[in-house]
Amino acid sequence: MVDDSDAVRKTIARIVGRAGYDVVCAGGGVEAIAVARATEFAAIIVDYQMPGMDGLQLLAQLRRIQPGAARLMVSGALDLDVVLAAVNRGEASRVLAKPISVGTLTSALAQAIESREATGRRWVAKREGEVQRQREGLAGVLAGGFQMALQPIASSDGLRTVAFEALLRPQSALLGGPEAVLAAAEETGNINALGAVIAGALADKLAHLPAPLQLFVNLHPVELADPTAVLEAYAPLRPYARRVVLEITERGALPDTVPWRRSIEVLREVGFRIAIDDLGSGAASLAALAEIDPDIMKLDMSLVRGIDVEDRKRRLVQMLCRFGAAVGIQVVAEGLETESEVRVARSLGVDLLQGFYLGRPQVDVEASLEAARADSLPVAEEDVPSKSGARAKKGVVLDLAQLRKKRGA
Ligand code: G
Ligand code: MN
Repeated sequence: MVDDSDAVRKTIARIVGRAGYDVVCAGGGVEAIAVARATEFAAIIVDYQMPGMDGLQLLAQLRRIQPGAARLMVSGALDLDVVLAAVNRGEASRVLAKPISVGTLTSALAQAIESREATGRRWVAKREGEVQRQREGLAGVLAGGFQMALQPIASSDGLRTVAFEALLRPQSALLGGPEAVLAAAEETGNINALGAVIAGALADKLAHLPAPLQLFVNLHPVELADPTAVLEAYAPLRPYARRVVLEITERGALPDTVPWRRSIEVLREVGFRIAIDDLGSGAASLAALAEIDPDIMKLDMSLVRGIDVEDRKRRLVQMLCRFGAAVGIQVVAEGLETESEVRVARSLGVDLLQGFYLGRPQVDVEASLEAARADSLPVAEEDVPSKSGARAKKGVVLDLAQLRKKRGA
């Protein structure tokens, strides 16, 4: 109960107290905010006319501090228009015009609290159902209910497939796509478990992926929270570490309390290379580029799409390629969808190319390899000044027949 008048405060406190509620009083906005930070309330009653912070300003702040509390405003008849507008904006749930009768006050309070509680219960029930759905869906995925699709990454020089990015394709009726799986894993604290299961599945894929083909694997930043745990989770990939690039998306800066630098260090020590994923998307900042000092940077498709028609994007990509060349970071352009985007990307000095134009993600390794072998991409070579000058270096040539023999297929 917040009111600058001692008399009003006392009266209202007495009425509310008699109705069976515990009351805490405050004489003004600053005091009220301090109290609200420390204690949870079912309802807050605020006077509109107060010196300093008025009742509306106070309610706007209390709404953030105590989102679960019912907010009632007491106002004189003259202020009613202003205050009702605040109700419409959702700052107060109820306005009581002075003078207030005992009956009006107690019944308004009871109603406001009850409706907040009903909303709260509905919200909690919905939330619990949602988490349950996430738990069940994730359990299915962790038990093997997923596939890993491979999307080709081609060299800019020879336009040969030199690598694949592994992309999660969940098989779950409860979780729609990879983002839903990640959200469920985040929500239930299973990011490390998910990483480990994926690493296991990818070790099987790598066994069928002939060297020197490389595999790009997406890591969740939370996995970097524990250097020992991340090494353990990715242990199945260690025999192939030299051919594995771990992609890191920032997704909100990693707090400095987390030893993520050490995690990257230990992963590097055992031979993995590190890429910054989605650079330019807002999820990965230039600061990450400086802090992580990656082996590879992957330019987000928001930077890449339309590179052939948007001069500013072209210049940005060119600048990043120059930076990459200067400090020894390879540049991958993601999301290339047209021949002309590919042509411009190559002319700007992008090292590696990825996108639907070069190939879609495919679950079947053999199909991916088959596609990788089809090295006749319809790009006009003569338009493209090769970066190293050496045109069409011999890329990875795959012998499928031999591969099948090796696998006993
Ligand atoms: O965040 P990350 O870059 O890892 O995401 C890769 C996603 O982008 C995958 O889901 C993949 O299917 C999608 N993708 C790959 N190439 C293209 C492309 O050329 N165009 C579009 N629109 N999406 C793509
Ligand atoms: Mn990625």
